[in-house]
Amino acid sequence: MSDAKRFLAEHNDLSRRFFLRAGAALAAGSAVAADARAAELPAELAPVLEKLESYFTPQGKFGDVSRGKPIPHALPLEKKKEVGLTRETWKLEIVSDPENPAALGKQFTKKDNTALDFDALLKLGEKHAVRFAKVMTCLNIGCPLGMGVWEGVPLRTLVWLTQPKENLRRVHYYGYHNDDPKQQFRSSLPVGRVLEDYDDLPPVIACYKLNGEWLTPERGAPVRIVVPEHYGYKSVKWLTHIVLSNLYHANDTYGTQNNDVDSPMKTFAATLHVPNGAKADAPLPVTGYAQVGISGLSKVQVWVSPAGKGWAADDPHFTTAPWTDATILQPPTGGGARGEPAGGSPHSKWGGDLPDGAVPKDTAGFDAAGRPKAWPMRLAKAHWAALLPGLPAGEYTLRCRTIDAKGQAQPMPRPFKKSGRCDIEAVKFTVVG
Ligand SMILES: Nc1nc2c(c(=O)[nH]1)N[C@H]1C(S)=C(S)[C@@H](COP(=O)(O)O)O[C@H]1N2
Ligand SMILES: [Mo]
Repeated sequence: MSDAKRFLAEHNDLSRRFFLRAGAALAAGSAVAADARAAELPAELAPVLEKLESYFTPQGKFGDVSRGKPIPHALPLEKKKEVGLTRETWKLEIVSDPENPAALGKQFTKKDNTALDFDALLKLGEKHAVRFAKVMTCLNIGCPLGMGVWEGVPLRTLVWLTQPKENLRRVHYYGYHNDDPKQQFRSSLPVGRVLEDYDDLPPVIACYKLNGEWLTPERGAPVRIVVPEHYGYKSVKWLTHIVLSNLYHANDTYGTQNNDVDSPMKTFAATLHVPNGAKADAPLPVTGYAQVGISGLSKVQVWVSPAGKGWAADDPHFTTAPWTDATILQPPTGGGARGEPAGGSPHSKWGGDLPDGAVPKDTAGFDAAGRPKAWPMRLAKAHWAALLPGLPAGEYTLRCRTIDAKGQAQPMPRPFKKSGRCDIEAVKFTVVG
């Protein structure tokens, strides 16, 4: 057995025994019981769990992917009013594609003074509004931009207003970009996805609220599209036009940038706390998050190896490495929500500046008490933690990966970068003597 192999075998065995010991400690009552998300974890993890990011992201803390010169959200208020980027002045045109016309009974245009305004959208919302939790992730960026509860009117409600008859195969849409065709950011969906929610997904929406508040200009105010299962580029901000078309394929802006525009969100894991600078032979606390794509999440796993040691060339995805299971944290209890007493720990709260700290009523996937019906939730985030056994001083590489609900280990089943990132993350850390 080579040194590296022996190390790994021993470390794997040590991990297994260590987890057993942690389990025994729990039985003896030394777990961090105050925190529901951490209820079954060894006490050594408490300090890093306290520093974990909030579950939902406040609007202002989202990562921003906004194109335009100037960026539309940065226009002065007077200009925003003039071009319809305020709730009072917003207008939405819903038209047939002149080049590939769909047969519509009605169109909504500024010229005819029939374009939809914000009040009309809210009026439709009184009857049709939906809410769902979704992580916003850019197809081109490795880590999510933010996690939120998105609210709006199903896009199909707007499509049906036009009384479509035939030759409607695709719904295209774009937002305000300084009236400059070169700056336009557009996306599209097959009409079937707009009219029907495959596999119990929430509907595609014309969204005006995030985390219970009006969308901010940065997040796409007054109205953006949000597509539950897709990467961020399908969720066009500052929405101004919906174009109903008989074109049978996508013409998304991202398609012209070599992206796979038919690839829904993938499942993957990444670290948040890495024990860099830990003391030799002391247990190593690790935390992270998983993005739960359409294929769900069954496990998060971690693996530590000495830095610089290679791995079998015929196993590029480390499928035979000695991975050990991390613990997927339970959802926040929502302490403080609807009159319940606030839990003592920050992790009892949902975060994201939700009004009253509660998940909005009738959010898809949540019960009447505002708790998730299933966990982990698809299209959302889940946090995880692990306590690894201490190591001798040295340099190490920590890797983490997900196993999806179908048993497929990351980066499968769709490992291609331009279909959405899901490489197995590798972070270096040092243990000091
Ligand atoms: N009008 C418009 N909408 C847009 C974009 C844009 O540049 N212009 N960027 C898109 C991309 S590529 C992503 S990843 C998401 C990011 O959403 P966020 O900025 O709210 O985090 O917005 C999408 N919507
Ligand atoms: Mo993006």
